[in-house]
Amino acid sequence: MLIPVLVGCYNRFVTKPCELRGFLHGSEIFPFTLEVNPASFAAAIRQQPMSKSIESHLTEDREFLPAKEFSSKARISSLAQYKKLYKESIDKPDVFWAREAKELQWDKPWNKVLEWKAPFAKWFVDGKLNVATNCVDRHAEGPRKNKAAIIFEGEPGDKRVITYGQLQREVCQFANVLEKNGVKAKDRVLIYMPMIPEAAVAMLACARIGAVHSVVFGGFSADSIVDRLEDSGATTIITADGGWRRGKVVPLKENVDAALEKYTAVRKCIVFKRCGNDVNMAASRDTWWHDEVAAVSHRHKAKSFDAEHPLFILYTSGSTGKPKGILHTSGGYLTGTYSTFKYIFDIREEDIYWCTADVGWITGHSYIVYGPLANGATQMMYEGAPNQPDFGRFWKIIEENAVSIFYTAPTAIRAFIKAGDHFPANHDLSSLRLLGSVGEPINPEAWMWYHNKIGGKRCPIVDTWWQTETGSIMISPLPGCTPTKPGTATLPFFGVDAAILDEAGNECKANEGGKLVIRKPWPAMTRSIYGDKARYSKTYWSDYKGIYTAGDGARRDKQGNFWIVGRIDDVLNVSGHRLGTAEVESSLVSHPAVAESAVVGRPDELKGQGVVCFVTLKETHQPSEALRKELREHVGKSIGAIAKPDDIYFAPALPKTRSGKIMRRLLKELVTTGDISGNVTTLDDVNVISNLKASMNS
Ligand code: 7RM
Repeated sequence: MLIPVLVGCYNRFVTKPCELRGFLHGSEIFPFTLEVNPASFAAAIRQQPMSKSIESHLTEDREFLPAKEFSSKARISSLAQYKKLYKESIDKPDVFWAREAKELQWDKPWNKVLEWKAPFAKWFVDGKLNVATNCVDRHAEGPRKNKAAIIFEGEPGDKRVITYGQLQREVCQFANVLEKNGVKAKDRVLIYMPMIPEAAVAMLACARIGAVHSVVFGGFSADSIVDRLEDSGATTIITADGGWRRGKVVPLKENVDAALEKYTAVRKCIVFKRCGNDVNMAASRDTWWHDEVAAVSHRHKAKSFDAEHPLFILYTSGSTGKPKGILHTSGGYLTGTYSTFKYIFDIREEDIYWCTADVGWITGHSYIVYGPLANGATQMMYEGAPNQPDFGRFWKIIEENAVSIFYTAPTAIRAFIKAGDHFPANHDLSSLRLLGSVGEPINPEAWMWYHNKIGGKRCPIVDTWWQTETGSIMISPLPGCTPTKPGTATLPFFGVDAAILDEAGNECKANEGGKLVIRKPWPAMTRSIYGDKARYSKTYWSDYKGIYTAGDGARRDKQGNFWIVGRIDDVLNVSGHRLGTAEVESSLVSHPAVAESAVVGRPDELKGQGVVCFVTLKETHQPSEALRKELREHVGKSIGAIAKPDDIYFAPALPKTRSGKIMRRLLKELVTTGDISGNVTTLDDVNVISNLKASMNS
């Protein structure tokens, strides 16, 4: 009879039955001695209602305001100005988005800004435009003709600068090549290229003729190509002989050949010669890029397409089942990426912008190709790995090219922290004025390192939250006005009605964790999963009526800042307490020995789930029993006993997707069953698994 009462008021501090030493009444503890039967104790714990919201125990007090010097020149220079525009964008989205869209070139104006039949949106109804001429010709035919669009550096060190004028000629030429080969509007074209300017040229040439590109990341295998060909029904492929990665040639054409043995509907494969490695060229089907462009004009008359004309399909790995083809269309997507790029990177004519993502990811689509080019920006593009020849490569590129805006991912930042501070310290990074982060929650310690060691304490950091499905950045500081705190993506962008809801659909109170949702449509939102409207509706729009569910857990602090606490599927449930993964991981990363960590739940008879941590140490530290104990105490102190790790494993590397996100699903399976049988096709490096298993036995 007594036990449930004790559990109810005491369970937060109990990790084992033998730790029951009394019960709490008010603020006093009444000690007692009682034989506790572990089985009935466990049963009582299980009966406990699970806490409805995701709890939060870490607080962050460090706050950084943009320097006056930065604010005074910024487009949005005060929080009051942000709030005013934000209010307009929410109250009168038509007014706000029409004004943004008008900065682009429309061949026919729209009749209606938005037609919304949830969950299907049409933006800029009846408007017509050409996405490629907006990104290229309109600059090439004005004062930006000789402005650099792309400053390219290959991994071996080769360099090229491509002006807007040259880019126009190349895109036009390749558009002619595609048309000559029978590619028509709405045909799907698969692009499987290294990170070279021709990848952007191929995408823009598709856009120019209204063909739908489907870019497959160059690190994916032949099987992934087959899946994407089958789902999209593409009949044309654009690839290269190879690409450079860590001093080796990635055999792109060979992978395409293997894929085309299984999928036979491809009529045409155009191959760019990048590495000069030997490749097989199938007669009539395969031709060289240089031969193709030599035979056509560099002039091409662009047609206008409907604002809702499909622009591209980009596949994201669903956690189960076949990849989802996220479909984006033209007018809304371009408006969204154009506007977010302009305000969030506060782009200026003289900036040299560099986003380190691959064009194979949404970040590469929106913030290498469409957003920056629609703004007429100059950008750096780098083909290879960050550690080729060593971890100084990025910093050398920034120094040599005077990069002023740098946009990268937490996973890269943590790899740099692991490698050591001497790499950035050896370079002059004073050209930088703004930093960005995307892809995962950035752990506060990684944020501080980025701020201090890369930004020289002077650059604002824009931590940008968004998804393949959202198309454009949704939550982010505006660098000239938003106070930033390490670990929060801060406030919603204009027109983004973001909120946090509990299971019943009510808005959570301050600091109460729940599901991150978007309550109003926005221009760059995905229009559907290609060929599967039912899956689109079910995946994103079925939790709450007419509301988009992102799949992330989050909380809002008192100032309204959004803190992403991790994917909903990864939330831990410890003795009825729901904990996001981000806080426990950030607590571990805040210890001076730790570079990176991943936290997962393992079924536990007493607590529901136990907390299991995988930790990668900095190069300067070694695993030891003492360190393990220290880390356990460290988490206990910074978060509370509830989050104290049950097990800590030192892992040389964590399992990640090819875009660098930690795959907790695999770790969860590993700690639950002792093995991994689930789908590992999205895993970047399969060797990580055997190393992890070894680390669990040591
Ligand atoms: C752009 C991109 C989307 C998922 C998203 C989050 C996570 C992305 C942040 C972030 C915390 C961020 N598209 N995510 N950015 N979490 N803070 N700034 O990554 O489709 O590949 O992934 O990535 O879980 O839902 S994506």
